[in-house]
Amino acid sequence: MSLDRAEVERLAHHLHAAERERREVVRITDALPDLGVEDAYRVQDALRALKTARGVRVTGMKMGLTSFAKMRQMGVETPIYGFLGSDNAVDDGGAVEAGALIHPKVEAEIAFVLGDGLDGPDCTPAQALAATRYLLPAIEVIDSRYENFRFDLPSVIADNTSAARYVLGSRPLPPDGLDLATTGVVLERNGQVVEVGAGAAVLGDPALAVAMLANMLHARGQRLPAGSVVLSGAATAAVAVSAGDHVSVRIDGLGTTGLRFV
Ligand code: OOG
Ligand code: MG
Repeated sequence: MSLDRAEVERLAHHLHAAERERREVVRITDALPDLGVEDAYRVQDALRALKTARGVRVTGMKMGLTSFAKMRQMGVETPIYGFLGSDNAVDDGGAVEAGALIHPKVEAEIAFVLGDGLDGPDCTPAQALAATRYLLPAIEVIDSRYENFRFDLPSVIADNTSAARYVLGSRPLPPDGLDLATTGVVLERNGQVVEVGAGAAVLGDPALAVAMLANMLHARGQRLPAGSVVLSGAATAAVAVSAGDHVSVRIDGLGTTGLRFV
């Protein structure tokens, strides 16, 4: 099945309104069981156009479901990508208004900032790392617009992979000499460790997530320009948060970042 333009626009408006009105909706595949992955990315593209039309800048890209913990948690099996907007960005140590979100969860991630552009179709982890100017610890706040975070692959792709907020550390470090696979990742909530992991949880090597993103974009006629910020995907399961929570992420060799929910 291929959706016509009007249907793609309708679904994008539907999900855009759900996000802006903080209103959970049923997953779109309940009404459209044949919705495919390519059509779902067309809905995501239309959502992106709706946001940029109201002045949101695209500030980066994210990979999702790159870890087995996340795939298991969400019951899906393939990595996906979405975009980050200026309306999603939070300053290091800053506040997120919990009341603006539906049912937020936090994830510990490694962010890559590219010095050179990356192009598929055969981009390798080594090429992704060579193109990386620096790495940063990151927290992604996800907030599915679907009831109970219940989705399947096409639904979550259309919903921009649950993107809601993100924060990056303030101390950029070049990747030289870091073994990302064995790098430890710790997620704390209110001073208590709630999840631990290692870079290898992300596809065996977080650089593979960046390479895979370049290859997935290439398949749709797009590329990662120089300067791109890429969240490589959660290294642990996601943790629910609410107003009053303080969250921090610590990544060996990269330092920490944090945010609080008010
Ligand atoms: C989809 C987004 C997953 C990640 O890092 O794996 C994601 C979701 O679980 O809602 O951002
Ligand atoms: Mg994520």
